[in-house]
Amino acid sequence: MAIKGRLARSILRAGVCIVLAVALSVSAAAFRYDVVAPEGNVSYEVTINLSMDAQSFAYAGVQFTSTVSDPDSVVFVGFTNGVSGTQLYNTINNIPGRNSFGFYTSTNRFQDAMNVGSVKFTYFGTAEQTITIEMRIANFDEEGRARWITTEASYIVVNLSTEETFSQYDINKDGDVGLLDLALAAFAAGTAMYIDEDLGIMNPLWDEVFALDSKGGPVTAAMCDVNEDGVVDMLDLMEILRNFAF
Ligand SMILES: [Ca+2]
Ligand SMILES: [Ca+2]
Repeated sequence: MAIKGRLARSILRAGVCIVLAVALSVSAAAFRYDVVAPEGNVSYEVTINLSMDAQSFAYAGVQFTSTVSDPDSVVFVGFTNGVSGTQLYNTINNIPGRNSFGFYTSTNRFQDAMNVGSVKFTYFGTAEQTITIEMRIANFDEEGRARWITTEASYIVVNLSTEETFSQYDINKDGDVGLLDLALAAFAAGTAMYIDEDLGIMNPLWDEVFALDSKGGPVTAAMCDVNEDGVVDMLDLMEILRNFAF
């Protein structure tokens, strides 16, 4: 009976914790966006595009903070934008896995819809990753003091695009650097970019597709020239061999 009582109490406590967690996440929901990036045996480049839709809302600046599920895996690359009339700041107050970035408007007052820019991350897909984007909007009060103001989820649009990226040595794009890549480079060995470098006559075989990679994409001699010296030869095979990775 006593065990049952303890069990009931701990279930009750667990229940309270769950309710509390839900309440917290709901109260923060207007400012937080979770984007989930996939797992897979390849490297990924994740781009999160941020747009503002604040037609009816004046503001002076916006601060975003990104937090990643696994700071050891997910690397913050940077924040870029092309918004005119704004001043960017990038990666302030950073701690591992948490980066702040955003922009100020040069007039201290801005009211419009616009593409804010994009934030980039990379990771190797051993596990699914979650990237949380938080947003704060600032304006100035009558005395010119900066202050954070209430923001609405609808003021921002978050779009995610994920792209697989491959090591240059992974010629068949299967996530490993191994014998298959070596075999492809060996097949292309002897092919040079120019038939006659002095006359500038390019070798049509250089960009000719001679095989398909594991994604159905083209494999050319140019792609096998991993040291980029204009010819596929033993040096490329050795470099692929040195970069064997499974
Ligand atoms: Ca490969
Ligand atoms: Ca080469």
